Amino acid sequence: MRDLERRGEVRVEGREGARFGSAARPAAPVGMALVLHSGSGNKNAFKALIAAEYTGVKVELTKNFEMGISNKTPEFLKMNPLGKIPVLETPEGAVFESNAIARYVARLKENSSLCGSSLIEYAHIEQWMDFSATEVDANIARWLYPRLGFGPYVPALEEFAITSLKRSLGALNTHLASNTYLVGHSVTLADIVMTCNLYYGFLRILIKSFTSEFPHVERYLWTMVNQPNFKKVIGDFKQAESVPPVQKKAAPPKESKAKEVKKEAPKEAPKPKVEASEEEEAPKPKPKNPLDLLPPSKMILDEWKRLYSNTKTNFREIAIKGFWDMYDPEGYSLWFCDYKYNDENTVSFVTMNKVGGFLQRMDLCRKYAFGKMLVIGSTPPFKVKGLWLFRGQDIPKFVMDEVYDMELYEWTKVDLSDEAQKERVNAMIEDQEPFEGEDLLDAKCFK
Ligand SMILES: N[C@@H](CCC(=O)N[C@@H](CS)C(=O)NCC(=O)O)C(=O)O
Repeated sequence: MRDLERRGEVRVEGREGARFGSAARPAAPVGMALVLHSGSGNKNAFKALIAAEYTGVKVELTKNFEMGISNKTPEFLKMNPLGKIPVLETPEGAVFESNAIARYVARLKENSSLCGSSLIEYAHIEQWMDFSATEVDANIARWLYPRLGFGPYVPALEEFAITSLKRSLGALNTHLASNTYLVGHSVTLADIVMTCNLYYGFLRILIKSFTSEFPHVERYLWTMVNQPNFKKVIGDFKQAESVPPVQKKAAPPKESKAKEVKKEAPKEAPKPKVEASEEEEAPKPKPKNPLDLLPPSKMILDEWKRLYSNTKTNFREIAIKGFWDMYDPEGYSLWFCDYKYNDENTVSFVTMNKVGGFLQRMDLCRKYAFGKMLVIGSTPPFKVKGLWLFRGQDIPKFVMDEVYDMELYEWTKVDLSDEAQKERVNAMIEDQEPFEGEDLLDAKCFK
């Protein structure tokens, strides 16, 4: 059997020998390109395209691919029953799963250095390809996709994904401290797969403050993407500058008042359909928040917020004293909150982002609340504790119902007859450091 003679030849010339068992090479007219079904810019498709650059096999992206349409046609589903991309059409049939496709393209060239040259090298290449898929890519996806709205966002699961990713990147970093490539002394399929997965992570979510813990991984990624065969496919890109914010969930549909009224008044003749829909579309008066129906309070929340914001010096004497002068224990209540899962706060910026997200979600009660949230400690795991002032004597029900973070905290009403608790309120309003004997990593205010 001879090697492919020119870029683009993928015809059968004989049997491949020991490396891949007795697999025969596929038949294809000389010069004919294999068709890769995918949109451009798909990191899974990049694997085959980069392998093709190394082997000289001709692979072309299908024309006019439309995600969600082209990959859901009956013809496409015959090639991949999941309707996922990429899919490679070969003269012998279709192949799905991007690693399998990249292997196929690499193996089209006899003795391709991408595939290794000894049994142990083949095993190590497979080892790193599997590691890349299951320990790196899967954890990036578990972190990123819920944030983009592809699946439920569960803070505890995010923490777990990040911890697992750090563990994997730590192991990869150690390996790369003394190896330029994952296996042997040149680029293999393992590097192609790992680089495509890391590239996507760096592009979307792995910001510099996260990756700087893994300097050999950083060096590896930037070296690999600048290899000409990678660069031709991936092009230039910049590392993400922020972790994507969690997409707001769509509000669950609520039963309309109109429907309730109809249920309670069965005797009334049903209205014609057109009228009912007009009725639903008519603007309804906004229901009053129950907190607006409370007896008026002498404490004007905005005045307190202004005093807090404008006090730059002598905070104790001016702001804290002013707070207690204004405070109306009948119209408002104070609450301590304590995060229940502090053990999971192992990554500083993730912990800070988590608190930031909580404050964003509290936006719905800005008229009725003031809060301080402290991230405590100089080494992980960080503690998250807070102080909240709410209108009324209870934590407002609409906040408990609508802000899921609320149940991640233990809530304790401040006992104003206890001087120690009052002093703790002061310390939290003031961001006093050390707080309960520890440094503050961050202090955020909700006002
Ligand atoms: N393990 C697969 C993953 C393929 C995959 O998830 N493809 C996504 C785009 S990157 C897709 O086609 N999704 C469409 C769908 O889920 O219907 C591979 O490596 O090829």
